[in-house]
Amino acid sequence: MAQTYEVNFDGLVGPTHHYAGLSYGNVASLSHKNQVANPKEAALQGLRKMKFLASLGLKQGIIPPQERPNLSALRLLGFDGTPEQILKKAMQEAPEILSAVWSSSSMWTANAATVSPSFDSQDGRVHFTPANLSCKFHRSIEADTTGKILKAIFRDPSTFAHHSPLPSSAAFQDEGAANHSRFCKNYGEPGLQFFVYGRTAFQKSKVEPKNFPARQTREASVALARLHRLDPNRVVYAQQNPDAIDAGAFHNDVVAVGNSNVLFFHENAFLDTEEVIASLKKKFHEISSSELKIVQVAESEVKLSDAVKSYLFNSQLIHLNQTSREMALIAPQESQEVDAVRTYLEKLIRDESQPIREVHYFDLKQSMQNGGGPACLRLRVVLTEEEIAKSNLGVYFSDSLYHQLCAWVNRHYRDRLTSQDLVDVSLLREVQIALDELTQILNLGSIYPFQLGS
Ligand code: SUG
Repeated sequence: MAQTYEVNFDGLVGPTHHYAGLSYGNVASLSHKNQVANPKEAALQGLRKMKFLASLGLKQGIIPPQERPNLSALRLLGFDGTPEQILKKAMQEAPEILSAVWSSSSMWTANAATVSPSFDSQDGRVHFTPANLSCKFHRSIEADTTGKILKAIFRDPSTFAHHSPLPSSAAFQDEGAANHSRFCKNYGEPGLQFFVYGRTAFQKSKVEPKNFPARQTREASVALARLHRLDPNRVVYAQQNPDAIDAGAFHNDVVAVGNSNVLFFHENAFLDTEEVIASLKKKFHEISSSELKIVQVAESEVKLSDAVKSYLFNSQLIHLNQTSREMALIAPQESQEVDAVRTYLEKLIRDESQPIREVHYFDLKQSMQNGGGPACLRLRVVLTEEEIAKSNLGVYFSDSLYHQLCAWVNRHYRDRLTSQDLVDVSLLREVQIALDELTQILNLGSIYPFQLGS
């Protein structure tokens, strides 16, 4: 069997990270609107998490931030003139649009794309579809550059298949891997792909959330499975519980996380839970002749509201090291701070009927205050040794890259940013200088509009 890894590609937080309250339905984003952000600390917090995972012997990669502000989006909306004039007009006439085009939201790479490993695709290639993120304007402007970055990392067309984002329409809203998991006995064997959606588009869903938007459609999930050439017998679809969306679980990864042969989730995460679990277990057994382990957390142990507040299920569920079957949770510090959640986790790791043995808490407050926990910050890509060798090695983590990136962040990032700063054209220039240097550090060539003259 080819040596195979699940590589975590973390989004490096961009130099324009700020709190704009752009994501209706994401409780943290709305409640931290206009708070002062610290982009430097945000990026360093993310890098520390990557360093820890790499220190366990897990493979870690990096996805660079996008160029912001996205001036072409402003031009499309009728703002014209020099960059200074465009920023000034947008600030006067539409400050919320100005904030959106400066957003550093591409850092949440769980939303960058849906990825299917070569073991699952009928043509034996690794498939990537950048998410159109069409539910939110500030996120919808990520898809194009995301595609370019993924192509710059995974270059060889006989090994990697890159699809265009799904049509940008309400019918095909797609939020990427945040609503997608893959279960397998070993990474290097065929797996079961699990797609979770919030609503159906063409036939109205039986139930839908009442307060907050469902960001992913079933039609989008089905199209992804088709594009990625998945065997329909190795796919399960499930609808998110509308109550979970209304409680603030705008992506399924706020209430569920899977790894290998384990699903860890809140009992109110899905609609028709019993059927969903039965179908996952049955198909998993057919594929792997082994058992899918279910770690279901009851409302009586952790309330849905506490799950959303603590982001417990937005932990990364990882193997303790490259060879172990036992697992650890990389949890946000907020999970330690909510009493019921901390107590639950203390009990969980003593329960030997399930494989989660350790919990490591991380301070990711800068990202968390915008609704992005440990799992939001990473895109998982299952790759064989050979596929890794065919990808761009410049983006893989090492101690020396860690030090280089920390120095780069310290050199270029501000430690204070508010919406008032977004009219400042010198910030635009700072970002371009920083990103130009970053593409050299990561050996990515030209990927940004300012480098491509577009
Ligand atoms: O899309 N927040 C992101 C958080 C994404 C979290 N990702 C996952 N769950 N996988 C979002 O809502 C807030 C930006 C602001 O308000 O400034 C934001 O976009």
